[in-house]
Amino acid sequence: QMLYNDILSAKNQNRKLLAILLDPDKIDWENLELLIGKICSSPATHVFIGGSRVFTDRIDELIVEIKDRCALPILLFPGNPSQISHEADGILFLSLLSGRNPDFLIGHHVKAAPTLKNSKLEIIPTGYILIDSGSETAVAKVSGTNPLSDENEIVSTAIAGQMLGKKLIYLEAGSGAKNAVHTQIITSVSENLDIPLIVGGGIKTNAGIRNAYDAGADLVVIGTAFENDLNFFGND
Ligand code: 1GP
Repeated sequence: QMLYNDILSAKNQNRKLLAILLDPDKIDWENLELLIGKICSSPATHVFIGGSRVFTDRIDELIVEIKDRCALPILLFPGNPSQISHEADGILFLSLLSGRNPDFLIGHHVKAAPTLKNSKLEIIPTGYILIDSGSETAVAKVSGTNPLSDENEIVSTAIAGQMLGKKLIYLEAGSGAKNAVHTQIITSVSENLDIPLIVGGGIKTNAGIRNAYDAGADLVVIGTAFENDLNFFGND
């Protein structure tokens, strides 16, 4: 429970957290050392690894390389059970609560359970809520579910997730989304939750990160913006 307790105590101390999301398929292996150096010197507190679909079989290798050079905790953010790596520290055990696709609510979890039971990964039950972001996203496509846009439904879904025992709620606009999750939505959800709130998808600037924090996000996820510009957090 170490990873989760750290996230929870950060929330309680109002210490904001930042995750860099790496899609294993988009890694420039030739320049891996540079990438890891940039992650280490960034303000990131966590590294997330995963994607809706991942084709490479080099996830273990990627995690070992990062761990060799960087002390940040590594959490899996898997789109399906094939992305489980025992080299990571933990896993966001995501249940797609915004959708009604049984595979993403419970099916994949049943498939992964025996493997996870025998692993040292810290398992963090996470209610995953896809929010409408003005464009079709990979999560919506792969899961065959529609994102939510009604504020009351989003808040009710987050509350239900907490009541079901989820330890985190993740508001997801989708990787590379046109629009990030609206600050009004973040505020309404955070005001109704006791557990930490993760927000990600379509955040393109450092001001966007601050806006999400100010609205009530406890942990912000940055994928595409850092992928496109390794100096996103500043030159060093
Ligand atoms: C996607 O929330 C993450 O699952 C990050 O999205 O790639 O748009 O930063 P971006």
